[in-house]
Parts: sequence; C-alpha cells; structure tokens
Amino acid sequence: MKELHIIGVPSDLGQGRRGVDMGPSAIRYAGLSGRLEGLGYHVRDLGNINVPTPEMTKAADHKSLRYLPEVTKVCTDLFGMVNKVVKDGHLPIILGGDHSIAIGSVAAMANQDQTYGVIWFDAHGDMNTEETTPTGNIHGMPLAVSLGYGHPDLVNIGGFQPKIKSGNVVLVGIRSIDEDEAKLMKQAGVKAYTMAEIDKRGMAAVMAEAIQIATDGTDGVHLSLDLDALDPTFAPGVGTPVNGGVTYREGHLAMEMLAASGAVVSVDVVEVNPILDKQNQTAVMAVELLQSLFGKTVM
Ligand code: Z70
Ligand code: MN
Ligand code: MN
Ligand code: MN
Repeated sequence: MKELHIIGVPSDLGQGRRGVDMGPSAIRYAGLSGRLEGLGYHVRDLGNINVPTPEMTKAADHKSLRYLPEVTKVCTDLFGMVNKVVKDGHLPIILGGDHSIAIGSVAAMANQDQTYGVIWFDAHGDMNTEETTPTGNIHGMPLAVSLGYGHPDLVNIGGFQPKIKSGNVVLVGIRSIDEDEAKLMKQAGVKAYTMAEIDKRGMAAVMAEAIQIATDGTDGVHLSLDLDALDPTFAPGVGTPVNGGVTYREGHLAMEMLAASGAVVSVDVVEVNPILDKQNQTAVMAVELLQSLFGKTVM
C-alpha cells in the first residue's frame, strides 16, 4: 500500500473571499491523518507550502488575473513538492486553499512517466481564461490552464503544455457556468456531467462513465475535489455555495466507486472556508469523503 503524503496550500489568492487559506488547518483539525491511519495507511504530513497573504502583495494589479505572480509562484512550488512525493512512490493529498492550486498539482502529475486522467468535482467549470473571466479570479481558471488555455505564466508551469488531454478529463456536479466559459468547454471537448444529468441518470451511472473516460488509455486518475460540488446543506463552508448540488449519499457513492476502481493516484481537496462554515462541518465532510475514497466501507 502506498504511503499517503499530505501537503497544505493555504492560499486564498485565487478568489475574492478571505478564509479559504485556513482550509488545511480545518481539514487537519477534522482528523484527516488519524482517520486515514485508521484505514491502515501510513500517513505523513509534510506541512504547508509558504503562501503570501493578500496584505503582503500589491492586490489586483492585474484586473483579469488577480495575484498572477503570487499564484504562479505558489503553483510552481507545489509542482516541485508534488513531483517529489510522486517520484518517491507516495500518493499526494493536496489540501487547499482555493482551486487555483490545482494548476500546480495537475502539472506535477502530468510531469510523470505515466499518463493520468482527471476527474474534476465542482459546481463550476473552472474553464475561464483572462478573456472570459467575469471576476479575474484565477480559481475559475485551473482546468482551462491545465488544458493549455490561458496566461503563459500559468500554462507553462513545469516547462511544458498542455498538461492534460481533454479526452481523459471529466467534470462532475456542475451547475454554474459562465457564458463564454461554456463556449471554451465545448471547444476544448471536455465531458461535463451537470447536476441535471446526475438527477436523470443517477450518480452511479454517471460515475461509471466518468471513471471509464478518465481511465481510458491512462495509468490512473487525479481527483480534484472542490467541496462546492456538494450541496450547501452538507458543505456550507465554501466561498461560492450553489444550491442543487451533490448530496451526502451521492458524494460518498462517487468516492466509493473511485475506491473500487483502484485508479486514484492523487487528490486535491479545495475551497473549504472555515469562516463561512458551521462548526467545521465542511472540513469534516471533506475528511469523510476521503475516508470513502481510500477504502472505508460499512462492512
Ligand atoms: C466563476 C469565476 C469558481 C470556484 C467559484 C466562479 C468560479 N466562474 N470556482 N468557485 N471553485 O469567477 O470564474
Ligand atoms: Mn491568507
Ligand atoms: Mn473549482
Ligand atoms: Mn467551484
């Protein structure tokens, strides 16, 4: 069994609301290491990447790419750290922070000898570029960047691009897409399972297809788990809650199916915002989902 190595990335630079930088603490406080050890894993916590606070930097110099230099630096540092964890044969669990950090983790997974598909759990598409973004927030762009669309500083992290092929990328849970973002999603050919499709066909059918797409011709799957994919009833502590999301049961079923596939090689857990949370409920949800992802079953 691979060792699980935890890396915290306390960044709130990729979006507008403070607090998501406390996500790694909240998830650790919810008992992540102990719960995973309880499943029989060796767990090592590597601590946090150094991230500047907004107060240390010249905010919003770049209106359509806020904190571009800082986000680039953080993602480059994370790229290096995840790279090392994977080369040493361990499985990285990256705790955000906002979703911009996935630019670094996906880059590191793409830098390996193996090729990996990506399953992106999210209410949002994260497929904006500086041309289409309505907010300038880089956390709305990481999937586009990973596919090679966006600012060169971000797209070229690690020195190569694109990081992933659209044919092995799947979005699950989406229900909030910007107009021009939708155009790029179609153009790029990314498969996206909306909540409407999950409602109609059921999470089991959707996940079976998602796993099929992400594993087709690849050596494994990177899971990028934005907690706002879940319904705000179960995960209120996120920066951009959107009603009509994945339920507690659907979320666990999805993780259990991923566990059964044996395909997951790396995980991001992002957008947990303890300031907006209710008694750390969202961080606890994140930990419970990870338990299912790493093999917890009822009996
Ligand atoms: C919007 C934007 C977003 C997460 C919100 C929102 C993007 N499409 N991503 N919360 N995780 O600003 O680009
Ligand atoms: Mn901060
Ligand atoms: Mn996201
Ligand atoms: Mn989101």
